[in-house]
Amino acid sequence: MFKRLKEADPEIYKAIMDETSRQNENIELIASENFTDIGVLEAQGSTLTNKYAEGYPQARWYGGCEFVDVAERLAIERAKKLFGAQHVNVQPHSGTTANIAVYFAMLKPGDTILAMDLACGGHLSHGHKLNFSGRYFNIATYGVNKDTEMLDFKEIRDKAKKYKPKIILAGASAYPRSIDFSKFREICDEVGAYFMADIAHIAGLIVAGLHPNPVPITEFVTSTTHKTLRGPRSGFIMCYDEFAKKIDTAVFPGLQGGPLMHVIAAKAVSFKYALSDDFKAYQRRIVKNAKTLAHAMEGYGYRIVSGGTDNHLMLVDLSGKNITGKEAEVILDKAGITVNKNLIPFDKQKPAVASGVRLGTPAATTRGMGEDEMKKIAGFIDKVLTKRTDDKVVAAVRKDVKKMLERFPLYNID
Ligand code: DSN
Repeated sequence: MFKRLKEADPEIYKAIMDETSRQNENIELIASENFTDIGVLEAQGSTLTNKYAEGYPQARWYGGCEFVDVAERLAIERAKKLFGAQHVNVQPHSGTTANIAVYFAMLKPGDTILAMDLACGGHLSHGHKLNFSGRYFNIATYGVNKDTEMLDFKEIRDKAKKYKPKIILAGASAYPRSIDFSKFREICDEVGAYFMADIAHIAGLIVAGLHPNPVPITEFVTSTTHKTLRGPRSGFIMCYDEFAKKIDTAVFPGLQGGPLMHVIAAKAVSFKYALSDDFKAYQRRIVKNAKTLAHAMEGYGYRIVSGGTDNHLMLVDLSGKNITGKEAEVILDKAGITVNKNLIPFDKQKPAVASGVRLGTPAATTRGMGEDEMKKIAGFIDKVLTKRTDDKVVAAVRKDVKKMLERFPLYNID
């Protein structure tokens, strides 16, 4: 596959091969990552990367766009079908740019957005003070209930009445429970706010009917394409027809120039797969695996935030285990298990240290792992965390991880 690259740039070739080996030889539990299909990689590595296509299908600022138009139209039509959307823009380069495009289309600097606090599971682009969203808009936040660690709609309603936001944003990066979008809709209607949902993490589950779909009841829905959706690293926006022009204009020429046509083609490929029954079965396995992993971790005495998971991820509270999230991330990496440190609700640690780790099952499920493997993985994690000062134990788990992965081959490319 990389014959030419190997000769032309051995250093980059080596970096790619090393990363491919790392992906092959580690158990990937980062909830926002996945392994995309070779077909998606091929589309993304295609000649479409050469083409400028500013504008939209059949309304471009460049000649020679007839074939990239085909790719973009297919991506749009497939996304519409997947989510029942009226209008889709597949040009945002990422989930963050998709979010920024909605703000740019609908808000003026200083307008108020009510969104989930990053410390309780929200996302940087939902108003973090260092992010564009937090710098240019007035951000009010809601969190989770202290006892249940779940969304508290009384708090959200009270805050909506108090701050009168122009947009109420639902969606999170580290929330293990199902989100009742209809309750957000009611609150938005009560206070006259637009409703925006960021479904980046749960898009695949929505397609499979395993999570409520906000698209029919939400003015603006944004998403990435590479998490549970298993596509290339990118984003897209869905909205009601009445906002189509505003959203399209915000993306181009508002925020971006030439769309990445090779990535749009890769999105179309992944959307085609997402329309299949096979994809739905895969999503069911992701959720089943997450429940099994959470339960197994509880069996080893770990507290799972909110007492479990409804989706593809869980937050493991390590505060009772005398280890921080940061330390856990490093030592698990040594054993070949990739996770990320994560704040837990009402965390006493700083974000760069954190009291928890976030575990997700999409990538391991893509490899074909099932409930037996989830139980084994919980055992590996517990062994490494409890015996973390014993290099021999960590090395032995590393070996066991490698052995287990031999049964779940991933990429065979060179
Ligand atoms: N950083 C991603 C995640 O890990 O959830 C979201 O952008």
